[in-house]
Amino acid sequence: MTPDTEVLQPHLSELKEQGYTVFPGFMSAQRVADLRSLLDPLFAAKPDGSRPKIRPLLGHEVLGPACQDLALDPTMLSFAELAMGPVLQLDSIEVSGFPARDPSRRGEPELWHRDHFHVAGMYADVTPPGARKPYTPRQAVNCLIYLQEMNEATGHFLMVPGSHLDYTVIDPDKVHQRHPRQQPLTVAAGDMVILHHDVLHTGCLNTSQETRYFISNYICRFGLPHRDTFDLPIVHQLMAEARARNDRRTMRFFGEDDDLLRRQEEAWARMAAEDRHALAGA
Ligand SMILES: O=C(O)CCC(=O)C(=O)O
Ligand SMILES: [Fe+2]
Repeated sequence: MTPDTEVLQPHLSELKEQGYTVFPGFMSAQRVADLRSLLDPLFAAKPDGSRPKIRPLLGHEVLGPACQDLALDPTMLSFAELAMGPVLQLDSIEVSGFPARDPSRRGEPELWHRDHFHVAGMYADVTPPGARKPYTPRQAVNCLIYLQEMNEATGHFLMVPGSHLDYTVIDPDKVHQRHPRQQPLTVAAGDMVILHHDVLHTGCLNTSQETRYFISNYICRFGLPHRDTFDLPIVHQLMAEARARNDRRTMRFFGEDDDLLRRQEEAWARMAAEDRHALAGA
């Protein structure tokens, strides 16, 4: 079912203003529990690195079939198309599992960052302090589904609201420290957080007894480089089905669209003609 634009519009306004939006109750409690019981033994077997992850999720023999619907979830895709246009492609779908850390480190930011394809910090050195831009073309949205509540123990999810529209940068020696503009998000198990690619954010260290999980479906603009390979049996299957029903959206999501540039060029030509027409005295 295609989600209602009316339902998605308030989320779009929030993304524009704050750089993020939350979809409460995106995943059912039962599915969260089922996924956690699939993930626990897989992550227990991983070496205790700083951020164990499984990627590409669609290539995993157990998790691929269990999660393939999430890659093409209609709410995610319809929202991402509102934010970026019908030009979506998968960068990467993965699951991360943060192991428990020493409780003395509770509240410590994991790592302040902007996500892939970010540009907000690029000209920070030549922009006047406090300069703001009204709009940053969206290159990507990070759709994060959390498989537990985010609290003191599991680690709050912290944002710098509005930082997708300014040039705030965080010095490398401050990326593990509190930020004066930080705001914790209220996130329950099964909630989805969608981030603008240019917004500053971080999780906090997990000091609970359990692994802290999230699934990330990172959706970028068609044509950008992508971390996941699309040469996977599940993707081949999805593409065969998509070709059979001429589902351009799905084919484009996995990197196939020979007609997009021509359609965009037509749209640009129309806009340029409108601009010439709008010129005073023309
Ligand atoms: O630790 C978190 O929950 C944040 C995850 C995140 O920012 C990312 O995967 O890009
Ligand atoms: Fe991130």
